[in-house]
Amino acid sequence: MAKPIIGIPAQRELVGDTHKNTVNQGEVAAIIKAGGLPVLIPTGEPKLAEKYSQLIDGLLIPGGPDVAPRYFGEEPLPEMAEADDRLDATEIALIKQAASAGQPMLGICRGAQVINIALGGDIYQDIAKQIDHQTYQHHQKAPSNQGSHYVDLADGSVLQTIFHGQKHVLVNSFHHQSVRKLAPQLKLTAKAGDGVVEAVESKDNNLILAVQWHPELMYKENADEFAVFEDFIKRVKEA
Ligand SMILES: [Mn+2]
Repeated sequence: MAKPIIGIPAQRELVGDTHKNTVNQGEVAAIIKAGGLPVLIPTGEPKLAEKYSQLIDGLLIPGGPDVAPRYFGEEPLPEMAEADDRLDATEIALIKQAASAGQPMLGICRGAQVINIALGGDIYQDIAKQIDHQTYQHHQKAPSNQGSHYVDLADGSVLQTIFHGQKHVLVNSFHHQSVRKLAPQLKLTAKAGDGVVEAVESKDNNLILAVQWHPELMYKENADEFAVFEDFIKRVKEA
């Protein structure tokens, strides 16, 4: 395979009086540096998921707004922030398509949550409200390229291999939602000391890795975080 083509779903943003499809430069630059060819997939066209799936070799689901709880059978709590139905529908269709086509996926932050929901799991709409003990500050006030809380990596996980066998890694954190019930085909491979799920992977293959933190904001200073993208491109080439 030459440069593997990595689809990244865009988000619809109103800029002035114009709706735009946008992706963050962090993911684009990291994928290019890791040897991939990122392409933007416009939002709001879930019926085209199969066509887009045929164009790409791997799928990166990036960070973004909250996920509408109706996608996992709940009504919204007051703590819910902004959600975009078109984005949810588009990403869920793309994830289902990638899963059935055996395409590797990388999830980042919201991406980890949407992948879990698309494959049959659910999330906490608001961890501070719904977890019955004090949780950490998961929306850090520290600069975004700095880690703020630790995660424990599961022995034998792909993630632990990426992080050279470390068990305890400092990561950044910008979320108020997190994975709750795991999708049947996923396993938990990192969690924070307060029990919040921080990474999931495929149980039976190496197609899916999804982290709750933002390696695309840390990789310039942290080679281990860049290795998350290198591992993704390697998985895509081997799939
Ligand atoms: Mn966190």
